[in-house]
Amino acid sequence: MSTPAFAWSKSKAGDSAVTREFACDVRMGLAKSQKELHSKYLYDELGSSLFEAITHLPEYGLTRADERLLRRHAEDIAALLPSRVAVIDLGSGVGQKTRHILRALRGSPPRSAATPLRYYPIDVSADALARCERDLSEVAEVHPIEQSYLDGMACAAAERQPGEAFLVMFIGSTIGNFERKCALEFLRDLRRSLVPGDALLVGADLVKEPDRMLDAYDDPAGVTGAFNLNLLGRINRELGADFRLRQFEHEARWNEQQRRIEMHLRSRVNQTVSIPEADLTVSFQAGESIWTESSHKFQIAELDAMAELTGFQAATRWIDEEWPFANSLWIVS
Ligand code: AVJ
Repeated sequence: MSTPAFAWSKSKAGDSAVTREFACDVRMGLAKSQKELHSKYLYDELGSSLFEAITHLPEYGLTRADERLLRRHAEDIAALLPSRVAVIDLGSGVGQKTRHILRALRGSPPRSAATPLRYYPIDVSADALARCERDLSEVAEVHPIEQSYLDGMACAAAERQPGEAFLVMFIGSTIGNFERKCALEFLRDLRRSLVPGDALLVGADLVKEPDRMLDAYDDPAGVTGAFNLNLLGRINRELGADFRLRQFEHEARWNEQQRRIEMHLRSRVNQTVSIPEADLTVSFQAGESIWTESSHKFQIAELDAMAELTGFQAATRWIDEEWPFANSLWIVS
């Protein structure tokens, strides 16, 4: 019998626990003096499609830089890894970028049907995982895990076979969404599921000219604005709220001190919104914002220091010249 597609999936469709957690986070986030909503909620089905559209924008070079690096250096990366390796992909999405790595790993040495390459994509989007499984099953044995990163990592770690190393992919600058302190904490937590000889491939967007970064997060076609505003639409759909999206505007800010781009949704007017499923009525002053995402930008030396501080050894890195972005291979020390 074949493995069920979503062996560790949370129950979905009308799941009130999932909705309750969302409602609870919305309630807490909007009670803060700087109102905020967690960026993970940007990715419902529509939000994921809008993000996919962002990756095609000329102003948003990040995803193309990441993919160029993985495509060009897949063989080099594979050559640095033990031959018996399983791949775990944190926030895989549809796994398009990881395909290059899987291909390279499958090729060296050629695997037989008896020792297929196992691939564990971890994502909170069931749709993305379904597409990932469909698209990548020709290059690897795909085991989708519909979980958060660390829960998913624990599931994958339980499947480790004797003598097998893990390559954990944490690409796309997802690490940039964490507060710097939380990123270190996250990496330490991740390290606990790993053993010496395992590898972590970390993608990080590098600090560049502020105008270039601002254009990437506030594109003239308004796709990023739509992506951001959709979060309010999602609260309307899932929590019965009455946000009028036209009364808010997308804003991207470069925070020089924290070296991050922040996305906000700014209220154009004084207004009150009710969110029945969260038992909440919330007021906004004209100009007041909800902070919805941070994308931290890094320096190379900082990335090396992060490896050191969290139990890894920075082995090799590849940098895209066109859009400064780094993929670093860290080995568990
Ligand atoms: C997918 C988290 C890397 O922070 O650049 C793109 C998300 N937000 N445009 C990023 C995003 C606005 C993206 N990450």
